[in-house]
Amino acid sequence: MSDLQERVKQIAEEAAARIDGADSLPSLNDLRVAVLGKKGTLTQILKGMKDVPPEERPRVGQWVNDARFAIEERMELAKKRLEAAALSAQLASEHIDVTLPSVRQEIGHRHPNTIALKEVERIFVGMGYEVLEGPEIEYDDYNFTKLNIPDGHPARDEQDTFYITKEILLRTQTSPVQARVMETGKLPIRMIAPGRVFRSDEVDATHSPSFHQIEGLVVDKGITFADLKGTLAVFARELFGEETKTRFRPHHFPFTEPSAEMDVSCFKCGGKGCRFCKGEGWIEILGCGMVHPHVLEMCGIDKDVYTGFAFGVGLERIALLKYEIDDMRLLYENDVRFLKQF
Ligand code: 2NL
Repeated sequence: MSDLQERVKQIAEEAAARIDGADSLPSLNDLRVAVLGKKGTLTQILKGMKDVPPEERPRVGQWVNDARFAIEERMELAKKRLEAAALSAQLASEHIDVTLPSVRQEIGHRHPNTIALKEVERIFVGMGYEVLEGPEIEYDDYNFTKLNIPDGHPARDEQDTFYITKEILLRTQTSPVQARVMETGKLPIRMIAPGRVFRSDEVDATHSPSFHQIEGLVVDKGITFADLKGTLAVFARELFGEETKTRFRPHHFPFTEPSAEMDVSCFKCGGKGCRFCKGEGWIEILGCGMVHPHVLEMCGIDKDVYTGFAFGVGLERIALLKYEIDDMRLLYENDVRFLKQF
């Protein structure tokens, strides 16, 4: 074996050993430069070719090429090995422990108004009523005139009502929804109309310029005040408990005649009188009455054939009572720590 062949063999063996021992991709690359680069040990052999006799040169070239091929192949394998190792090291350092407890998602809570509304809807749907909604922006005609509140009536005062134009306003009650339903002429009617209403009130513990109402309306042949009392007594018992008693006090509303306010026996003390009912034993709950014949007429219903009863109840009032909340403003702050309690 010639010196040159011995030298090539030595370079190849040394390179192979260093490739096998390489512990990173950069050190493997340094090795490539040191052996195969422009000034690399193997390249130097080719550069020394001028000192080799011409007839020997093909054989020397062959040795160098074979060595170069073997080194490159071994480097390729080493590169794959080091890349795989780098990847598994990265995976190990970045792995996610799926058994760790997660960050808890705040999913919120139903608003007391919503809970109370669903309860009222459940009660009336159970008695065969429909739940119907209408626009919050209304014509004064539907909000007032058709409900027997004529021009000049104090309820129309700009002090109490948000007007948009002379004829368009934010509804002050949900009765316009019922006036619209009566106008369709489809009878009989058994419906409740829940929704947001607006009045120009200052905010305090019991007032807000925007609140919610649920109104009810029944129109059919032969409806009497007895139907009103029986229906609302069932409603009160369902909402406040089986023991709840009801009483009706005469009142006045423009859209009903006769009209009444309904009280329920205090569900805290059972009627004996306590702090909750301010010693009264009774709590005022809603306004009601027989639909005024003039209202039936203005909504296109024959007052000589049909009669009806109607009622209106404040949703916030029910929520405050039922969940013993003493300030209405708490219902509008939407602090989840408060809402979660109901
Ligand atoms: C109250 C009183 C009431 C009505 C609302 C009504 C609706 C039509 C016809 C007749 Cl379309 N009446 N609604 C009747 C009596 C009382 O609400 O104090 N609400 C909080």
